[in-house]
Amino acid sequence: HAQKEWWRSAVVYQVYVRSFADGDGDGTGDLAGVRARLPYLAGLGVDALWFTPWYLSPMKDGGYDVADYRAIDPAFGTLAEAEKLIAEARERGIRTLVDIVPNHVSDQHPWFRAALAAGPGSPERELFHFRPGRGRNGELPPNDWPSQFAGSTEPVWTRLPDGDWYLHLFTPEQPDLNWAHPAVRREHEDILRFWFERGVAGVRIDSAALLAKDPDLPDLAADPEPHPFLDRDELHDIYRAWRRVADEYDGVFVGEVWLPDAERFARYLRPDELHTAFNFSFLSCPWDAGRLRAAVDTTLAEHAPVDAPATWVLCNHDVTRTVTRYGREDTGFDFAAKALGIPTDPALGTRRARAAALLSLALPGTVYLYQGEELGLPEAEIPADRIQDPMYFRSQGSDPGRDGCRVPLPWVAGMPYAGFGSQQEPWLPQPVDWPSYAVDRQQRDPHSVLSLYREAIALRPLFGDGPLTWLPASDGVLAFARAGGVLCVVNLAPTPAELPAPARLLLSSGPLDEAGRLPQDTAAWLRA
Ligand code: TEU
Repeated sequence: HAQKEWWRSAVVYQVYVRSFADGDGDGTGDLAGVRARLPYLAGLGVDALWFTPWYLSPMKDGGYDVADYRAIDPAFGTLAEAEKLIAEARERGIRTLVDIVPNHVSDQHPWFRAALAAGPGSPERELFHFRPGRGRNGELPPNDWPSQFAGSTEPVWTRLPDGDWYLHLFTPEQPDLNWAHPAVRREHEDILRFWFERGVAGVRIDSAALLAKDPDLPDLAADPEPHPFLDRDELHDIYRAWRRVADEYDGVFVGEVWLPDAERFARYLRPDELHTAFNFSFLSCPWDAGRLRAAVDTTLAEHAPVDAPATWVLCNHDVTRTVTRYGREDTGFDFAAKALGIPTDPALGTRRARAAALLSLALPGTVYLYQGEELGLPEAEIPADRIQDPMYFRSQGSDPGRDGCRVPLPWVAGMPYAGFGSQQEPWLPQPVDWPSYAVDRQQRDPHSVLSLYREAIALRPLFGDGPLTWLPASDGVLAFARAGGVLCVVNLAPTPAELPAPARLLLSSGPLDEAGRLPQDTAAWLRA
């Protein structure tokens, strides 16, 4: 690549604004909090920040229900503050990504309010998916599509007093837009311009494979081809138009494209479509050397022909935190298992999470890091009467939802609410042991998870941009080299692993044994 494209090897830090840092002391994280912590983020060494939706929102789904894509929610700050934040971050060499939610809007969005007021058959309703119901009196939903919230068996249709039903793949407060309508496309291209004009370097596209729907809205057949609402061909035309906008600003896309089929996934990664998309393969991969190696190989193979960098994700605001997941016997990504309260061993989970950090930061491509992952935070248990995530309510309480990974961060051990904010209790309760994970403590401890992340991010450029070569290793050991002459070894086997002889140790996720060998669930970086 003639000119270095920063996004091909970046470390992107996901800021869940509501829970990052509370600048005004009202219990909710905000832009003032982020601005005050920019030195921390610069010190961590991340290249970019991805902000989860910070727009005006009734917060029925943590801001993924947007009422105005061009305004900052007053709980977070103002547009002027967002502009300042983007500029201040850039001065520190940190780029900004915003999170665009194109599949649906909030039911408080002016378009949806106008559609409700205008009534059945109106042009205002054409911006959404309104339909009469089935059954003799229209009392049955127009089709049988399943909710996109894990654990939910509720219909994706809600009936209005005027008889019409409207489609919402997520909550009833998130009506789906009709992407066959030209005004919807125009509006979103304008929204992209609005944020690129304000200096953002990229955009995360929420639920990117869901926007286009079969205009007939047919029932969901077994193995439908094409699928009525997932991964439809129309999407590629939409993203090609988006790419033309992004190219005017050198902007970058990362699509949230959840697709089981690698070949179909890769079709979004084109020079005239998305630059990158999240690769979630680690989220469902057990802590097993063979399976991890296969996940890496599959990911690299699917990216090779399309000239898009791979991305690596250990955790985000929708899944169980890494430490808790890896502390379990079955380390797979499974909301139901979480609901059943499968036991987890925090010490084991932390050891593996540290090793996984060195593994993912050594791989070619972009790494996404979710706030608190660098502190080794575990999933928190939220008392039922404090849960806010709609997933919990939509599943009738059978799934605890995603609040356990969204708890406000601990900054200062000795302060009220672990220094998240000063006056009011945080919007989600922090576990009693939260101060032990606080940033100030970890900064003073050279063996903390935070120190490991900081050192690893600083050393990561040594791996260079070159490809990965697997090295021969015994059972249960992953070993690879990168063109820069740096090696990564991860031992998942119960027996300690010998490190390659002439190599010099750069960093390890835990102590070596007395014989200088790599113990189980430990990773090391070495200079060849
Ligand atoms: O998630 C999209 C998505 O596919 C969800 O089904 C997600 O995987 C869910 O948590 C598991 O059932 C995005 C956002 O990341 C999520 O926070 C939002 O709730 C969702 O879109 C709706 O906007």
